[in-house]
Order: sequence, then structure tokens, then C-alpha cells
Amino acid sequence: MPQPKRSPAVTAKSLPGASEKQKQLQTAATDNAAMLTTNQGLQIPDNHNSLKAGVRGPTLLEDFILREKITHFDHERIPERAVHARGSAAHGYFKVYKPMGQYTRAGFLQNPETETPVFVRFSTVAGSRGSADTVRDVRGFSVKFYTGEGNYDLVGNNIPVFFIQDAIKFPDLVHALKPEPHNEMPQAASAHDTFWDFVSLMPESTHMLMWAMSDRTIPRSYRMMEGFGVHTFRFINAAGDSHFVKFHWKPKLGVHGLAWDEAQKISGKDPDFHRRDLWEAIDSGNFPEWELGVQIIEEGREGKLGFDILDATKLIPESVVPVQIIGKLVLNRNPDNFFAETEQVAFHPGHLVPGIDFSADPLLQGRLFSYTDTQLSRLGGPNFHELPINKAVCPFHNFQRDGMHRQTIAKGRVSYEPNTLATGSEFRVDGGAQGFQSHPETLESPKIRRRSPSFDDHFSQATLFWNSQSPVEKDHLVAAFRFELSKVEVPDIRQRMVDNLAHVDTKLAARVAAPLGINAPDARAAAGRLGFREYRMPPTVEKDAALSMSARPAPDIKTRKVGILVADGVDLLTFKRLQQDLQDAGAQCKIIAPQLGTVTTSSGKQLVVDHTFHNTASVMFDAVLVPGGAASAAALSQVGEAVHFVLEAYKHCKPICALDDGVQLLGTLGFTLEAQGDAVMEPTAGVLLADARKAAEGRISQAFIAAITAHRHWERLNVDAVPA
Ligand code: HDE
Repeated sequence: MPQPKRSPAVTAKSLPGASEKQKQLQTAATDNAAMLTTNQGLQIPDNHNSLKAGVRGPTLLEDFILREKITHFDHERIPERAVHARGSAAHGYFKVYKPMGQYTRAGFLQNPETETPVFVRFSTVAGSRGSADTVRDVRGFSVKFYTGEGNYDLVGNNIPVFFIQDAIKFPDLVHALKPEPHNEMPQAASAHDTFWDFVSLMPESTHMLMWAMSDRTIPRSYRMMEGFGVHTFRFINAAGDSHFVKFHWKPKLGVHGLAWDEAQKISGKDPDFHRRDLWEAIDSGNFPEWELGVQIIEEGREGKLGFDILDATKLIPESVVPVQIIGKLVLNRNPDNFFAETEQVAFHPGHLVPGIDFSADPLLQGRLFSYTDTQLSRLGGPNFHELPINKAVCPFHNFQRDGMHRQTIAKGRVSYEPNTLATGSEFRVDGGAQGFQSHPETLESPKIRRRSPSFDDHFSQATLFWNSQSPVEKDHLVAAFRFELSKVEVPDIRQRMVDNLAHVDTKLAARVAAPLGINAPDARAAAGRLGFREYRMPPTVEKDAALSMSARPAPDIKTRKVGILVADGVDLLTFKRLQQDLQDAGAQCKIIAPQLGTVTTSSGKQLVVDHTFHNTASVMFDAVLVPGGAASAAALSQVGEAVHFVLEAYKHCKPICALDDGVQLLGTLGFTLEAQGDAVMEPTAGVLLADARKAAEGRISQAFIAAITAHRHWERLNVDAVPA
């Protein structure tokens, strides 16, 4: 019988034209693939053919190589997280600015020279692992600090309050939020009956709903959102003194959202939008940074704040207790392997270090059980702390033994305490001032299944939030409520929700209700329902500026993406300087044209194209530049996708700068470059029309950079009339 021709076992040579990055990845791959073996190390000479009874015969059960490979593949998936399944993560470090010994003895909060390694995972809550990034949802913000005293996890969200007050309601909340059980729809969205049915019956969720309907839940980037520890924790110093503390993360890039229409479109154009954004920023050396802030409350003051600090549906206004900035977090390294790191990382609010402790917040208390329990099924057993991403970097030792997937080979015969056999002298861990000490809070109370009446005020802080929003933010909130409730098929649920909202603000409720085909909001009807509490604490503040996203503007345009729309005949001279100025200021400019390759400029040069109108869209960019050049402008005006690009950017209130003939592309919006006008005109917020030859040196750059720094121009005129 003729023998089949064999190819060499392994081929590993450099691809011609590979970039440095590709070469690195290639090197990593070939290191692993210098030869192919089974999991037992047996070399495999052929990875293309299973063992058969003759070349055309059945496969033999004996083929242990095939079976090992397929069995491993069959078990490649682990259960996804019940919530926060969709996430992205990065490595970095944390540094404290000043010693915090006055408040806490936590070692990593003492020395400004110490860099504590961290792993940070951002996530959405409702969607499955493969769902889109830009859905309307709360974002998780989990930080694992690998400290010298053990791992400390700060497992927070990008919203400072929560939907419910008691952990016992969490499964109900999540069941209501997740796709409906009969048809598994909708994916990664709260805009459906079961969610609004539940929250409209749980008035304690009203405050969080206000945040959820704000632009906080459609962030422009993980790098541009705040983080919050949500619960009240304790700092304990070396003398054992306790202070209550709330944790905040403040992004250096400012806090920015997307337009809702844009967020929905991105879900289709690039479901990995936030994942890609984080990855590319770190990959290009633009390391995202946050500052850690704390609100510290002396014991005894907590009763005078006007609400209960153990209630996770309440926040402490920053105008009442200012946030002290105490350190910074920098993310500077992407994971090497998504599964091994991002997927297998196990966070837990109970991973503490000495000097940090809990409060009796009943939501937090329930979490302390849940996070270990969930890892047992997700990561397959009690040894998930041995996975490299979860392993403490300080020495650790105890007498836990065995169990699924055990890695450690413990030596000797002693696996109990106290003992004398380990070292020959008595080893006993039975009290002492070292290590973690729970704060000795005095508890004298009856065993009771009831909420504290101090948790009863469900609306004051929702009103505070509403009052603190800018007019534009109020418009967005109303639009979001309308959108979500318009997807609710049962009119009674819509009605119940707007009746509740009447207790937040009557104007808000009336505006939300107007297009929903229901009756006017009725505050009294809401007050008559079970679960409602007719109780309002006297307000401590009427407004708090820090609750508005506009309180956290961007300092610059670093990493903002500018799309430059060109075709053959583009006038390079008019925008070369502007492009350079944008890049010098940290923006990333991409050339978009009808085809890949190059376009020929009006002076005959070749300009390299990054994207076509087919493979990208305006929703991938923060700003748009349309340079001059009669032929380029005329050609682009005939390309529907190019015209749509500009219209859509206009609708999403993005900065647009059009030079000379490029203004033609904005013709359908009614803009022209008036002969008598200024060299740089701004006919509506963030739209710059410039006569590049007349404008003074640098004037256009200055105006465009200022417009991009402002991020979105929500006050722009006639946005709703734009057909994009
Ligand atoms: Fe979580 N939560 N949660 N949660 N949570 C999980 O743990 C849970 C809550 C948060 O990136 C799960 O390992 C209960 C509040 C984040 O891996 C699970 C209650 C806050 C993440 C769980 C809450 C959070 C989780 C799912 C009410 C903001 C993602 C997988 C008592 C402070 C962590 C896992 C990551 C994940 C339970 C409420 C934030 C099931 C029972 C409040 C950021 O254990």
C-alpha cells in the first residue's frame, strides 16, 4: 500500500512583514509549540488525522490522543458568572499618597513608596459572557490588591447605591432583570416586563433606578467612569479605633457617557467596544488611572447624617462629607490569557486585610456568604485560591487539605492545630493581637426578621439626585425611563412605575408618563400599595454638584478618537497642522476613505488610509474632521455612508470640524461657509466651520481641541430632526 506523504511535524518560521507585536505573540506561540505532546508529555507526530481502521475506515476507540484532545475541548467552558458574566480586566498597581495610619493599619495604605500590584475587572451585570459591552447596565468595578498582608478585594460598581437593602432580595432582583425564563429574552437589557414589575413593587429601588436611567449606565469607556465601594466599611487603626468609610474611584480622564442611540448601534458595530478600548489604551501606553477617595465618618456622627449608613440604597453626599483623595491606581498591563486571568479571577468582599472591616449593612453581610459559594461551582471546588490569578503574593499557610484540583503538595503529617509534631514545640493559634481582628462592636438585640425603620425613606435621595442633574442630564433621564417603560407590555406596570416616580418629582413623573399611553401619575395610588413607606427624612442638602457627571469634566483630549474623512483630491496642507496638533494633544487620528490603500492628495502625495466607510462608523469616533479639497468634498458628498457619518456624529452631539470645501458634507444640515463670516465659525455647539487659509495660525486647532475636551455638546440644536 502506498504510504501517505508526510509533512514535517512542526513548522515555525517568522511571517514576512510581521510587526513587533505579532512577532512577540508568535514567539509565545512557538515556544509552546516547539513540539506537540499529550498532557502526559508524549510527543504527537500527527495532529491532523485520527487513528482509523484503514484510510477510509471507522475511527478506533483506541485513539487515546484523539480522545484526550476532544475530552479537554468538551470541558473548556465553565459556568459563567450568574451576574457580571461579561467582563474585561487588566493588571496594574496602587500607590497611597500619604500614610493613613491615623485611620487604618492596613499595610498597603501606609507607605507612598510601596507599589501594590492589582488586578482590576470591569463588567456589565445582566448580560451573558458574549453579550455586547454598551448595553444600558450598571458596571462592576472590582479591584484585587495583592498586598503583603494578603489579598484585599474592593468589589464595587460604577454607581454608589444599590437596588435593594437586604441580601435576601438579590435572587429576586436578578431573576427579574435577567432574560425572561420562558423565552430567554431580552439579552443584557432591563427594558422588559419582569424587571419593571419587580422594581415598581420595590420602592427602595427608586434611587438606584435614577442612576440606572442616567448616562452613567452607558459609559463612553471603562476608563471614564467612577467606581464606588457602595457599602459602608470600617477603617481600624493600630489602637483599635474605628471610623466608618466609603470608597470612591475617580477617573483621571473625566466621567463621560455615550448617546443612547449610539450605544445601541455600537452593540452591533463592535460588541467588544469597551473591551477593545481598554485593551488598546493599555497596549498603546495610555495607562488608565483613577484616584482612590475616601469619605471618613467618625463613630457617633453616623446618626446625624439624616439617613442610615447601613442602608445601601443611600449615599453620603460629598458636600456633607468631602472625599479625601488618598492614592492612585494605574492599569499598565493587559492579561496574557483571558480565561486564566479575567475569567478565573475570584473576587470576594470578604477578602480583607487587617485595618479594614465590615459594617452591619445587611446587603454586604449577605455578599460575604455568596462569593465563596459561587466560586465553588464556577471554579469547581474549594481550591480556587491556588489558581495563579487568585493566589496571595505573601506567604500563606493553614491546615486545609485536599479537595478538587488541589495544587499544593503539603509535606509532613501534621494537618491540624494545635500540634507539637510540626516543629517539636507547641504550635497554637488561640487569640492574640496579631493579624485580622474583627471590630468588637457591641451587639445587644433580639433575633428578628425585620428592617430597621431608619431604612424606610425610599425617595429623598432619589429627589436629591434628580435636583442635582443639569437640564440636559434630566432630559436624558426622562428619555431613558420612557424608552425602558415603552418596552414594558403590561400597562399596569408602566402606571405603577410613574406613580412611584411622582414621589421623586411630579414634573419628572409627568414627563416620563406623557408618551406611554397611560394615565397621569398618581402619587396617592403609589402610597396606597404594599411595600410603600410614607416616610421622608428631613433633607440634609437639596442639591449636590458631585452627583452630576458634568462635575467631572475631562482635563484634555488624550486617547479621544478623531475620524478624518477624505477622498482623492483632499487638500493635505489645510489639515496637516491640525492633525499634528490633535496628535500632540494625545488624540488618535484615523484616515477614513471610500477604499483602503492610499488616496492621492491635491498636491499629488499619497495618504495612507486606515479605515473605509464600510468597515467603521461614526459611532467608533469621538470627533470628526472633514478637510478641504474640492474633488475630495465633491466625491464624499456622493458617498451615502460618508454623508451619514457626519449626520450621525452631529446627532450624537460630537465635535465636528469642517474646513473649506469640506463644509459641503454638512450641506444637508444647512451649514455653509459664509464668505463674510469669521475664519472659524461655530453655528451650533461643537460644530466648527473654518476657512483654513484665512484662520490665524493654530486658531482652528485651539477651537477644535477645546470642543473635543468638552466631549459631547448635548445642548446642540435640532438634533432630533437629523435622519441618522
Ligand atoms: Fe455581587 N455577585 N452580589 N454585588 N458582584 C457577584 O460573584 C451578590 C452586589 C459585584 O468581576 C457574584 O464571583 C449578592 C453589590 C461585582 O468577578 C455573586 C449580592 C455590588 C461582581 C454575587 C450582590 C456587587 C459581582 C457572581 C447581594 C456592588 C463581579 C460571580 C447581597 C458593591 C466580580 C461572582 C468579578 C459578582 C453575589 C450585590 C458587585 C453571585 C448575593 C451591592 C463587581 O457571588
